[in-house]
Amino acid sequence: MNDNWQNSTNINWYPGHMLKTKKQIMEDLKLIDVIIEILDARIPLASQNPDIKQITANKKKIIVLNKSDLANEAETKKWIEFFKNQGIIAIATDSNLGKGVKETLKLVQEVMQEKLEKASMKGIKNKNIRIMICGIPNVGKSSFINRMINKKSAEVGNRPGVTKQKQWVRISTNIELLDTPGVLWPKFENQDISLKLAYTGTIKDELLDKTEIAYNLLKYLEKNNKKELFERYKLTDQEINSIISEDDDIIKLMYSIAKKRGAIISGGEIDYERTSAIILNDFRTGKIGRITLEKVDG
Ligand SMILES: Nc1nc2c(ncn2[C@@H]2O[C@H](COP(=O)(O)OP(=O)(O)O)[C@@H](O)[C@H]2O)c(=O)[nH]1
Ligand SMILES: [Mg+2]
Repeated sequence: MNDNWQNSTNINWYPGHMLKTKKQIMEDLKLIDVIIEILDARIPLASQNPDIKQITANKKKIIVLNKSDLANEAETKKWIEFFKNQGIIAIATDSNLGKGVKETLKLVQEVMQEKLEKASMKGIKNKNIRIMICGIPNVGKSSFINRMINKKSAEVGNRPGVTKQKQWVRISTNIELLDTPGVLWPKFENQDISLKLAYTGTIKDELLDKTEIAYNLLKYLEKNNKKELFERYKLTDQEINSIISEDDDIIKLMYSIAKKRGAIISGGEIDYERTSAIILNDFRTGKIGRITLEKVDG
């Protein structure tokens, strides 16, 4: 199966696909000792699959907060604590650079230690640990897997996956990885979650209006990350004051950004399409700053 479900124009096809995927993952899980759930460090709750608790019940699990290079470091630490308080081990990674991947393997050993010792006492020596990667599209499953198996080039990005036989890849003396990740469906519970998934580029822009996404993101950043935002677009005090004095006028803010970036159409109006693309791209590549959109303490 591939994770190109977002390209489907047939909305009715989605639930059937979900059910099939869920069954497949439940089937695969029978062979698995440890499941690694990859989340987006900027949105650790919104990037969680809504059924993951049920799917992974009774399984050892490690949460990977990926794209931590784009998230606020202090907030990521708080999230790791948050999961720890729930009895779940979590770790921050950057799969582009491979940061945290080796440490994740150490955690796999750790969570399995007791089980391995019990097996050893029963005379089962050198038991293999079998692991599987799960997560919603675009959180970095392929990148993480490639780092884990030291493969430089593979199907990273949004291209449809090539259908192939499932394989186990040995990644250490006693750890084997299922090479096909479990692609889980994201939450679409409410507008707030959908927007967060859109800001981060987890769901494609086609699903929501690009200008609407950028507008709402600006509104959020203007409220929560003023400093980073104003610095990125080098807004003058005059521009800032004018935006703030007019009840945090987001269109005015957008206009200032459009002017700075030459995204103005004839007649002096904002080129909304281009300005929105600039803002979204800047955010998604971390150019506005390392920004976590979901905070542990609200
Ligand atoms: N900045 C950053 N980008 C990442 C990271 N991991 C993956 N990506 C990017 O996120 C996009 C989706 O990654 P991919 O591995 O294909 O996600 P998948 O759909 O879950 O397999 C690609 O553009 C990756 O380069 C990370 O840790 N940091
Ligand atoms: Mg992939």
